[in-house]
Amino acid sequence: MEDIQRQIEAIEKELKETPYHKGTEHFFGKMRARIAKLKDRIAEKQTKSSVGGGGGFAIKKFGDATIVLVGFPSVGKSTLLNALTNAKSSIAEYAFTTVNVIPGMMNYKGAQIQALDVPGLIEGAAQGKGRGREVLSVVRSADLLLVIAPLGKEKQFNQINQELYLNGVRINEERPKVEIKKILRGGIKVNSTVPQELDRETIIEVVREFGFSNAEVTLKEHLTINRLVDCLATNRIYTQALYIASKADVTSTEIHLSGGSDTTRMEKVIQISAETGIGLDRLREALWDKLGLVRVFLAQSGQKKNFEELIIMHKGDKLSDVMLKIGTEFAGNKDTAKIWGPGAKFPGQIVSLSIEAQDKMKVRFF
Ligand SMILES: Nc1nc2c(ncn2[C@@H]2O[C@H](COP(=O)(O)OP(=O)(O)OP(=O)(O)O)[C@@H](O)[C@H]2O)c(=O)[nH]1
Ligand SMILES: [Mg+2]
Repeated sequence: MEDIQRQIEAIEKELKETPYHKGTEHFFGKMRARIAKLKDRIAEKQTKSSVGGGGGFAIKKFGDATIVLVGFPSVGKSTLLNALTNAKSSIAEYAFTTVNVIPGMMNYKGAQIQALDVPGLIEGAAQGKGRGREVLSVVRSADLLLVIAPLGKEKQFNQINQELYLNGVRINEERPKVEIKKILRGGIKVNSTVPQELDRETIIEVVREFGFSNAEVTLKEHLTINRLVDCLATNRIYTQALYIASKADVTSTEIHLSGGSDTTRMEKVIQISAETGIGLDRLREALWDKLGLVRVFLAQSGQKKNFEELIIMHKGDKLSDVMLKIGTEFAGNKDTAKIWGPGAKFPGQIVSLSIEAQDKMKVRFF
């Protein structure tokens, strides 16, 4: 593993010393691809070695969604976990108070949301500093990240983003719109539905570096080298994040809102104090929205309109998905539903199971 790390560093050094221009673009493409492949190998080794072990880092996902609290040491992650959930994670002034993954459960609007508190990240975490690698592996299992920095130290957001980025985590970013199809012969063919700045040669080099000799590549967005490498590397994760400024009780807000341009790419920062409770309601609401959870109230057959059973679904799920979640025993031969509330044109509308569930929709299958 150290050997691979050394290879990565050697390539990175070479790239730093090479000026980037049209003539070296394909070299950059090839080298970035090589780095990504080496990192994939490290990730692969880690998953293999963490089975059965992981020093308290092997955590089962549980509930309707999993959120992970990340940030530098002492920013208030554990204090926030304790404020949001039933957990009692240790809190102290010194760094690295938390040394394991501490899970907590938050019940919100009837959903069970698992929250995981992890040790503080530090710069170099992606290369394994501190308990970086272990923390980053937990981060990768999250449905949503809460990235935390004390109010006034929002620069940390960018540092954390950088560590996550180096570990293959892409935040609030869409998957590249690229299709790669293996073909039997003919080399590597590149088609694009939009104009590209990257040279065809660069694209081919990158694709070839990942082991393709014959392939049809279709690009459906304006690509950078990094995005091209992303769609070929295996350990990329696309995840959502909320940015949270903690300890808002101790700092006055005006000083920091001038902020600098670094934070503009990030969405709105939510200010909280886990100690006084400032902003926690807004945070719960924001994480509910970002997770895209949807409540469906169900009437059991036989009952009239007693919508007591709550099923938590995701935006975009159809009524047929709701039925799958309830289980085959219930599903039987039901293929139609009556709906009330959001999504219904009128109370008791009869619909097919291909329509999407809406938050607070009431449903009776028959
Ligand atoms: N004033 C104020 N202090 C806070 C708040 N939240 C946490 N703290 C303090 O900040 C210190 C660190 O809090 P922790 O919750 O242990 O921080 P952590 O991020 O879990 O730290 P590590 O586990 O070491 O990474 C403690 O002294 C807390 O009392 C807050 O909202 N307001
Ligand atoms: Mg802690």
